[in-house]
Amino acid sequence: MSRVRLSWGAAGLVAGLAGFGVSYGATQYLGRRLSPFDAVAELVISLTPGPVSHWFIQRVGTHDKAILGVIIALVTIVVLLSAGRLAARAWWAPLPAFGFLGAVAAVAALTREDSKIDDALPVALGVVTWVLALSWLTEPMHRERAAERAPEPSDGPADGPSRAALVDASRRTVLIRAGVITVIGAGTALLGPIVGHGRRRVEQARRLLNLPVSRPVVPKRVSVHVPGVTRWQTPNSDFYLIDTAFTKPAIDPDTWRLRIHGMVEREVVLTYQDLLDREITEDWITLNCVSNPVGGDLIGNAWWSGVRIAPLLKEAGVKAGADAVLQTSEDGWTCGTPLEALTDDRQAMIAFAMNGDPLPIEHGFPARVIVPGLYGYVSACKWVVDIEVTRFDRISAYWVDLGWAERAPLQMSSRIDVPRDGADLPRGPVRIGGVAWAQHTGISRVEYAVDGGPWLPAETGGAAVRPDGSPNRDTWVQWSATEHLADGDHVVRVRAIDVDGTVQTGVERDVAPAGATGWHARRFTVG
Ligand SMILES: Nc1nc2c(c(=O)[nH]1)N[C@H]1C(S)=C(S)[C@@H](COP(=O)(O)O)O[C@H]1N2
Ligand SMILES: [Mo]
Repeated sequence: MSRVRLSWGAAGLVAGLAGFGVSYGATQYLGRRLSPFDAVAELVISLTPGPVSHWFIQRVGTHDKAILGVIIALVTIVVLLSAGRLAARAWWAPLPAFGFLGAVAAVAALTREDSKIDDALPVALGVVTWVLALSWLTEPMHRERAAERAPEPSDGPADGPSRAALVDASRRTVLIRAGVITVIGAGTALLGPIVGHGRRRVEQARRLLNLPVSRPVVPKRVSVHVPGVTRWQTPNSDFYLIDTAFTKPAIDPDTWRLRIHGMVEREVVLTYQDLLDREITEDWITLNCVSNPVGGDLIGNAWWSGVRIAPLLKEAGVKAGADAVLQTSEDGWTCGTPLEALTDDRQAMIAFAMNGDPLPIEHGFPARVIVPGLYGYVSACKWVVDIEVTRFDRISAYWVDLGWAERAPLQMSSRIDVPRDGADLPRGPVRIGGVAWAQHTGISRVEYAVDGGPWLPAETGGAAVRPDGSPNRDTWVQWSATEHLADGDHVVRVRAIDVDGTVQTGVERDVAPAGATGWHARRFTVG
């Protein structure tokens, strides 16, 4: 006999989660990027005013999406619980709650730039599952409650099942139904991705690729060999991640196309194979984010392999008057890039490999743009599908619409990695070091100052050398110094000087709208 009892709220949760399972499974089966839950998260992201999201990211860093996910999950759970409680009144009483969640999810799914009408299908399936599951699950609960309220027959239990037996039977039924509903929900959620066309498929396709690229070999003299200084090459797993995609686009390389059009003589459409068949270019390039605060770590250096953009644009035949390229990602994100940065002699490329491996899905698989010397938000479109040659006065791009600069020249910057802030160091020589960058201009020197004293020259690692013997100025450099300091508190500052002789400015400026400036400082104690 079952004494366990499912509460109305719990019934709402079981039915609701089954609804989510079914819509997630359907999303995956259809190969859509966003489940209704993800679509709502991205809607929230896109509706959040720039300053608010900027404030939020400053406080919580790259945990922003996890925190947003938890908040949406909590709100959802509250709605599901209350739907269950409402179901105690009548099967139709929770319909407004269903309608509310369904409508929010449908709006989120259908108002996206990349949305198609069948993006609403998973939402519809989820809501239908939810309504059916909740009324089926609570039907015996209504019976149980009716039995409990009915008076015990006066002539005893002889001519029918006792009230207690009725109640037990209905509780058993409820638990069995809850089990069936859970199995259906979880089963759909698990099966959808396996039999469908979603991320798992793409991951498999990615793993099977054998690209004609070379493995990175870290050049000999780039490292200063100081423990605690960031590795010169950033492994893919450590490379910072910045994008607006709550769920990353999973693009099958066989169906991927890149269209180059706009102010050109001939439109060019490339398949993934077309890319691989072209002449491949490879280089070390440091990418950083305009949102990187002074001393921040939204920067990484990788060995990129891809196809140069300049010859592609030449084949397309850029028309006079164009000064910009609007890049669009599969997920609808856009950025505007100065045309000349794509046509001059730098290694601007459509990259398909990162550190010798096919681009990770998070970093833009199957292809993304990498432009030496530009911030990511104006150049490094991940999951790129469309390149339109155009003019700045005709376009509006994602971050520029949110108040960031249309053209932001990259700020030279430098960072102290050791000592750590607040470190307690033993007596003896203090090793100081970090990285400095001015991509595509190049760093010539790094200087540091202790306790407000004079600027002193630091040692720097060498630049990587290209096959033609020229120095690669598109990456960061490492720097280091050794100091003998008295016992007590100390502060060290760093600044860089580029190959043109420009000294990194000490004027402190926030990351918005065009990149942070100022000298990085670290405080520590000796003795
Ligand atoms: N599709 C897409 N591409 C994008 C972004 C994005 O939000 N969506 N963010 C850009 C920004 S702001 C930066 S700094 C870089 C970060 O690239 P990473 O995540 O590979 O480090 O990607 C750029 N490309
Ligand atoms: Mo960025």
